Amino acid sequence: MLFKEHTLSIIKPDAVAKNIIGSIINRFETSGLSVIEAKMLKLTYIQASEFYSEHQKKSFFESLINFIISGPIFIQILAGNNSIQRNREIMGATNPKHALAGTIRSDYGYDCTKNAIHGSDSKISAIREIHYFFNT
Ligand code: 3AN
Repeated sequence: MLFKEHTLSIIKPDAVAKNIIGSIINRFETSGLSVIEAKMLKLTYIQASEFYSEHQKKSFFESLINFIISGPIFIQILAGNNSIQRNREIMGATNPKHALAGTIRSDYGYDCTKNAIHGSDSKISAIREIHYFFNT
């Protein structure tokens, strides 16, 4: 069954530095997703650690946090039918080397950390992540 839902997308510092915000948003829009809110931020260490708190115990936590605070990020709420799953399909797998051809991570990602984009992975995550950045 199709239903309209919201998800959180973050264009990460590597993609912002490559000047491909527009190219990435174009992929959402041509896939039926709409940007309904957006802002550019440079996160503090504390903000990034809170946002990624579920990964606190993982070996890559420090490198993930240091990367995500290394430059500005572009944060959006995306809306559309099954937007959480649809966005995950457009993004591709976490590791760009395993991402399907034509996905954002396959085309623009470098490794598991510098992988161009973040997207909520479930309805619960989407609600938490949207509320973390937006007063909606
Ligand atoms: P995804 O972003 O595909 O949902 P998660 O939730 O497993 O992936 O991981 C969150 C973030 O942590 C990823 N976007 C990625 O930047 C980083 N990450 C995940 N796995 C690794 C890893 N093995 N090595 C380095 N960074 C990782």
